[in-house]
Amino acid sequence: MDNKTTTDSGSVRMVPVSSTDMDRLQGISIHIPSFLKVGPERVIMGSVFTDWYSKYENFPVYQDDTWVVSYPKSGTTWTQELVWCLINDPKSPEAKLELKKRFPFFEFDSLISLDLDTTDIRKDDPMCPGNTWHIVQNLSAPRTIKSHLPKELLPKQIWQVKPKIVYVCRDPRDVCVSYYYHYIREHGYKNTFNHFVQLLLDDIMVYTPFWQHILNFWKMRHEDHILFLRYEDMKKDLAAVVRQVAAFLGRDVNEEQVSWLTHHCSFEEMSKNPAVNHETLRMAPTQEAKAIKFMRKGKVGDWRNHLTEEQQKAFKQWTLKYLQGTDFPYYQDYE
Ligand code: PAP
Repeated sequence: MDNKTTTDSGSVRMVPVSSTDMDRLQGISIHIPSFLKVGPERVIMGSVFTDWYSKYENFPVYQDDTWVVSYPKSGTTWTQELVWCLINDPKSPEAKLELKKRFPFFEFDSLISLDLDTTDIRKDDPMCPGNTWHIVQNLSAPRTIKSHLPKELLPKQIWQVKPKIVYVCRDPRDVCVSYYYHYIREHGYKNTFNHFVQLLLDDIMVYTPFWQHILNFWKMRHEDHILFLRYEDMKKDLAAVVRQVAAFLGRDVNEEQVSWLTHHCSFEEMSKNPAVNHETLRMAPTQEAKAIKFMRKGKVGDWRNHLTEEQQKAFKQWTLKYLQGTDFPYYQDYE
């Protein structure tokens, strides 16, 4: 790779994606003009990431932080609300504050270009460039922080200080569908669903490689400071997951609280809760975007309504290729 086109930030090498990949990524986002492959795992990030990474890398981490980490569209918001309510008083006035303020998205500012048109956005909204970083830096303890960064790009101190990390994963087929609608809603994506599927399967979608993201946390799942969750388990028995997360966070909860939290964090309740339903977060000014809600369906298996047989086969091959030789037991139930 031509050194002139290599932009390093902090201790990580960042290389622009190839011109072939750039052609495929062209126009997927009105906010991301070009893309980079970052670090040894060649994680795809928008080019704005370069300006932020040295800050992210050296971000101070504290023992009493709690981080929720995931590949996008895996149930992050759901997990965040649950974690926040277990650490704080869910009936306090703070619980009504928007999640993006009490549980900010660590690298949000690196996903949007600084020339984002903010005419329609409140100046104090975390969506205004720079605001999220300000919120993250000024959080009071115990801090709760969301990130989609893969293991290798999270702040270095995480691995020394070892704060609690709740990692959540989801069936990649459902992630793909949810991410596709997300890209229409937030990024003004206009290409086809099939084009989107291929970007994900070729690991050139933002935050890919997908399987490395999951497997790196799966490998650490027995460490005391890591809790590995699955969206599908939360759907199946949320009360059990509430107890599991409470135990992990060292919180005593009685059955009445479990039942309250299970109700509060249900899809129906979260969909109508303005603090968590991200109704104000819509960054693409298109008709298609307006029709999509952040709290879209909240189901397991919506991929069945979207993936052709051929796409299902492609997912199967891709999944088996990455899971071969691992002990990760999920999402291989392809008939
Ligand atoms: P993010 O990457 O933008 O943070 P994230 O919160 O990880 O998104 O995922 C959003 C998905 O979780 C949406 O899935 P869908 O598009 O398939 O509908 C959203 O509906 C779903 N979700 C959010 N809250 C809940 C909930 N309480 N129960 C079930 N699904 C939920």
